[in-house]
Amino acid sequence: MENLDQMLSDAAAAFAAAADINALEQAKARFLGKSGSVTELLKGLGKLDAEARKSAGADINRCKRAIEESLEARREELRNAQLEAQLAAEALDVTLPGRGMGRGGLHPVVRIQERVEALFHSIGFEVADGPEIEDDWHNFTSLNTPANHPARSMHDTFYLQNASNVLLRTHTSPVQVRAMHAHVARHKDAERIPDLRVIVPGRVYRVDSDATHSPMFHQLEGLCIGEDISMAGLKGVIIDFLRRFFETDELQVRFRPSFFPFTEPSAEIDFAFMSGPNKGRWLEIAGCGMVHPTVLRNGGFDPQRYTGFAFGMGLDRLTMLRYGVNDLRLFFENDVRFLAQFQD
Ligand code: 2U9
Repeated sequence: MENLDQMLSDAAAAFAAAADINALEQAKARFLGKSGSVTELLKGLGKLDAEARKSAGADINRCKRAIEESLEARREELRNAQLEAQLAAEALDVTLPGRGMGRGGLHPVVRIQERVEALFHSIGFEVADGPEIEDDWHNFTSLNTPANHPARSMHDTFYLQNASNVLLRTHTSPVQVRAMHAHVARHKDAERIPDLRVIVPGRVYRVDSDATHSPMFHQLEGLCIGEDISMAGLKGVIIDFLRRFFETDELQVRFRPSFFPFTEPSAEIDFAFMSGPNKGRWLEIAGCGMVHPTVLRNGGFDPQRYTGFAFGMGLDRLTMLRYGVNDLRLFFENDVRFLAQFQD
């Protein structure tokens, strides 16, 4: 009996010392395995006489069951411990706040585009758009660009699949040529074609890439055609636009003679703030001129009767000036930390 009590407490101690299920199975083999100590005792029963065998067998079996219970209890303990460890490792804190969806917003150039559209709309200009893939006639020929003009070369213009007649528009002017045709067609029975006033914002493409040039950039061009359209009107529209866009009357504007194939005469427009940190520094902002008679005719207008003014500016540059951004490439890298600064 003492032997059996000792064996039971030895087994309980061995089971308690087993740190995992594997170690526990090894400890089990020492007592209940084929040559384990309990099994050996049972084997020895055969040597006893019937009476002694009966009582010793009952004692050994009681001890065996107690060892089995102790084993099962330890198994349960180890299983629970393993489950606890797994739950702790995979813990999920459902009380943490979520990351949220984040709120999208308009690109700064688009914001400026919409602002400029609203300003011109308020003085009677419609907003037009058209294809970014153009043909040679709308992009160059109709705009009085000579056959050998460098802008037509593959160094400056993206041609599609070597088809010399299909290209990515290099300015938004072809849309204005299309707007002229549509306007003339709409009023073909009129005594006099009413004034055409249109602005065209949009993406344009040139083979050019550095800190101040991107192969894709945004232009805003304007066109006004009618019987009494003059350079004075052009100056008025531009000066009014700049004052309203920069929200100050404290600016000077100058028109410098220049050359473009589609306008004659032509001018570059510079402006300077009369106060603030950039006071007195002349900044180039746009090009402009009176629409060339050949371009008027190509758009369907009689150049003997109608005149027009046109202007063009870079929307990206306008955005840089308005927000004080000094590198054009920031607009196209799409780093949210940069873009998010322009949201309300
Ligand atoms: C038609 C007739 C005339 C649009 C014009 C400019 C002058 C000009 C540049 C400004 C900066 C291009 O983005 S930029 O590099 N544009 O200087 N654009 S006149 O003249 C037109 C357009 C359409 C039918």
